[in-house]
Amino acid sequence: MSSDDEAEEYLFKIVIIGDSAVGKSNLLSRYARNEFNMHSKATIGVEFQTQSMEIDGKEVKAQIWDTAGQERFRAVTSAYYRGAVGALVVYDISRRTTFDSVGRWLDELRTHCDTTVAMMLVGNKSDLQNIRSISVEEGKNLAEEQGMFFMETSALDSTNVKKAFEIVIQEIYKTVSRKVLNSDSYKAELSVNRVSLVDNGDKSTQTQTSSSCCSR
Ligand SMILES: Nc1nc2c(ncn2[C@@H]2O[C@H](COP(=O)(O)OP(=O)(O)OP(=O)(O)O)[C@@H](O)[C@H]2O)c(=O)[nH]1
Ligand SMILES: [Mg+2]
Repeated sequence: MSSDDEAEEYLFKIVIIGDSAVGKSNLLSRYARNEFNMHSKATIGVEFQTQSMEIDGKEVKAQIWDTAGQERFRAVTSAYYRGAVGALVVYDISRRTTFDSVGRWLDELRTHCDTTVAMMLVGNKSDLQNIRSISVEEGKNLAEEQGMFFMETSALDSTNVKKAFEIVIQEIYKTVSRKVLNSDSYKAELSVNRVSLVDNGDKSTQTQTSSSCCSR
C-alpha cells in the first residue's frame, strides 16, 4: 500500500427521517455520544453529528443529519436531503401510524435524492415488546419490497443502534468504491474527498454486478 492510501478521506451524508417521536434524535445521540434522553423535546430545525469508523483501514466519516418529524418544525426540505447518500427511515414498533407513514417518507426521499441512496428501515423501541403493534415480519416484508435493509433497534437499551448505522455506512462505502471503479466523472463529484480507488487494469472489477439495495 502506498502512503497515498492513508490520506484518503471519505465523508458521507446520512439523513434520519420518520414521524415525530419515533426516536430519531435518540438513535443519533445513542450512536454518536452513547446518550439517551427519556424526556427529549421535539427537534426544531436541523442538527447533525459526525461519527467516524474504520473500513479497509481507512477512516470513514459519517455526517448524520436529524430533523423534525413534525411538519411545522422542519427545515427546508431540499437542503436537508441535498448530497445524502444514506438514509435511516424510522418508525416506532408500538405505533402503527408511524409505520403507515413510511411510504410517504420514502416518496420524499426519492423525490430529493437522485443518486443511489443506501436505505435502512428501522423499527425503533424494540424494548417495548409488550405493546408492540408491528411484527418483525411486517417490517422485514416492507423493507424487502422497498429494497431496503431492515433492523429493529432500541435507543433506550442500545440494541442494534451501532449496527444499523454501520451497515448503512458500509453499504455506502461499497457503492462509492464500485462507482469510482466504474466512472471517472464520479471522482469529480466527490471532489471534497480524496478518493483514489482507480482500476489498476484488472478488468474483472468492471464486470462485477451491483447488489445495491436500491437498484429496483
Ligand atoms: N422505550 C423507548 N423510548 C424511546 C426510544 N427511543 C426514543 N424513545 C423516547 O421517545 C420519545 C421521542 O424520542 P425522540 O428521539 O425525541 O424522537 P424524534 O423522532 O427525534 O422526534 P421529533 O424530533 O419530534 O421528530 C422520547 O421520550 C424518547 O425518550 C426507545 O428505543 N425505546
Ligand atoms: Mg428529534
